[in-house]
Amino acid sequence: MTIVDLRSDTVTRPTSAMRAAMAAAEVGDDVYGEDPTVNRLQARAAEIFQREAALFVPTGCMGNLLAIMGWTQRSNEVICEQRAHVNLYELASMSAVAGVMPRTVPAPSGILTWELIEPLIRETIYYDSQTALVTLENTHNMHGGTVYPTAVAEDVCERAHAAGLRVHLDGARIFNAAVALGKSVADITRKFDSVMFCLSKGLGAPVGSLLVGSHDFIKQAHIRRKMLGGGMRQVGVLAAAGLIALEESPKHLVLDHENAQHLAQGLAAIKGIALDPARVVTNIVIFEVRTTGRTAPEICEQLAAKKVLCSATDQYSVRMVTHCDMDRAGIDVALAAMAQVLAEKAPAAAAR
Ligand code: TLP
Repeated sequence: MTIVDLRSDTVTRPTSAMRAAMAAAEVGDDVYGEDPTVNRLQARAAEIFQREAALFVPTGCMGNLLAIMGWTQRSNEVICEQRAHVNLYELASMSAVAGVMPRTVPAPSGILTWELIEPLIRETIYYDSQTALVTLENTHNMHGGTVYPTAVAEDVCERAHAAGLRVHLDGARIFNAAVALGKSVADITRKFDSVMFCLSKGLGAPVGSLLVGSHDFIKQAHIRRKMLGGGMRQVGVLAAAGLIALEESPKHLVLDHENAQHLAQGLAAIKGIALDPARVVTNIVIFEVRTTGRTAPEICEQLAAKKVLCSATDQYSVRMVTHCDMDRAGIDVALAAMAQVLAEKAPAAAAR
């Protein structure tokens, strides 16, 4: 029985076209700027996002950290949504490495508006830490892949700029957002000072993310990438897969979204699961299991015994993510397994 892995869209394997391109990639020492495939990937990313420059980084976490380091000074504050990846899942690197503080606020569906941001901006007093940066996340992972209305994101950027702040976008899944909105990634990100996006999530590449922005910003990020130990050598073997992901994968994301919708509708029909399928607009499905008599980790464990993998995001919430290695049949296997798990008697420990 094959495993249905819905833990994340990071679990995909490179396609045969990616593997062939990796094997054939022209490479050079990227620390000398001499890897032609990396240079091509960076130029293409800059072109797609209509920016001056781009930098290939090993992970989304490093891309976000480089942006935060680029736009802040030690002791500054960074405004972000409470459940933002930069706040919860990056080992507090903005504090531990960049020396800045997150200032967070919960936002409905994870969508920060200027009305939520403005009160968080610190006064200009010499003993107050000073706000330097706002970061938005699109799609918003922990709110179930929600998408920023472009007008809201642009309003935040414009008003933040007027207030002397920079705005960075954690666009790990920005191509999913673009597909959901029917717009280009350049169109929905043009007002941001910097954008990080991942090749290794919905786009299906094995490794890598890109940071895009102005020449000056990328020049500084390039220096700091080396400082953080991210100077890579013949890394064109990875960039080659990334180029294919960038060119070929966005057009397939609509299938992941349709599969997520199918999954959401199936889950919502199972007694005990609380989920509004109308809120699922990309490839992430998060649902509540409070009334099933089980916790989220217990459900994940019981599903894993049936070879369906997913993750607990909270005591009573479960995340399932669709991706290019998961077809409709796999989703149906997951739905049947969930129905079976919930039809079985709840474990004694959960019945308390
Ligand atoms: N997200 C991973 C986990 O870390 C939770 C996942 O499985 O979804 N920004 C966002 C919005 C992300 O979702 C992630 C990874 C990152 C940044 C970091 O990317 P990597 O893993 O490449 O450092």
